[in-house]
Amino acid sequence: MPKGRIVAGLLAPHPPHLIYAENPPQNEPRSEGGWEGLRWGYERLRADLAKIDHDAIVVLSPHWQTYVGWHFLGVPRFDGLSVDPIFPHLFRYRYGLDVDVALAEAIEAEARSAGLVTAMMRNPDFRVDYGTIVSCHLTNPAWDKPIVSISSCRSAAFYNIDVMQAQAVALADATVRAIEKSGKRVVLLASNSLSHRHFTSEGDVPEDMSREHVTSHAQHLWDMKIVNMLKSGRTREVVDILPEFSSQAIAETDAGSFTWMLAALGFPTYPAELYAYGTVIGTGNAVMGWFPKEAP
Ligand code: 2X7
Ligand code: FE2
Repeated sequence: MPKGRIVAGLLAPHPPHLIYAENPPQNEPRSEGGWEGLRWGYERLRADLAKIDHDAIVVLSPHWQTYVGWHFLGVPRFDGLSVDPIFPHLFRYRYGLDVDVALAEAIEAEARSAGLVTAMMRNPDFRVDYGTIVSCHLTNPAWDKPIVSISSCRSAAFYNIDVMQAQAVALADATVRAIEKSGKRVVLLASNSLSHRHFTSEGDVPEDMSREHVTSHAQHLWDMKIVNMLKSGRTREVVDILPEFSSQAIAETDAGSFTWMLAALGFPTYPAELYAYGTVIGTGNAVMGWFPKEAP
């Protein structure tokens, strides 16, 4: 069996507004569109991903929050209705998704033997979080690949962000070891926004783009600093300044998803593909991709 490998790492943010704007059959509310820049970026990402053979998608989501360790979906199939707790008028999505349980168990076992606290989620009625659902839908709306979904252990909140970073790197190493042993070709998704301070009020038409802008100039400057560093391959430096970025820009990177993905890719020094940057209710979102070269 050939060694498995990561074929792509994607920064795949999950504002539910993007699904609302697309009007897919799974989502009940209807819209007139909106946030086209980000959605067209996702379109280009999907076109690139379609050229890359892959067996599974592994996603780490900030909205599956666990305080005792890192959890993994461990049931082959989940069906349900996901309703966004803050935006129930925009996101009521009927999902049906397949899980690569063997890969999930393999990553969990590697992580546990590296000393991380872990658990498998074996409840078939568990409601899958909207971060996992939105990032997976926007990356693969056909849902024709099994996923592995990993929770965000809130070590940044429970201890501090340095503990989160150390654990996310250990989880990344475990993820790589499990993927290599599996023989599979795998896509990783870091499901998170960049700056994350959002508006506290909404207009009558949520998709009215005349209202959309970044929350503050400071948030914009932080996002541009991070995006420009990623575009020029400075991923290790990004992870080094991530604690400062996460606290000053209230960034969603405190979840560990982004550190995990960049570490699993081996802190790439080649430029990232930037598909889009755009704001959603004031938060900063970049859709980006890293495509490691196959060893000759
Ligand atoms: O979860 C989110 C998010 N990360 C960004 C924007 C809007 C809503 O939800
Ligand atoms: Fe979020």
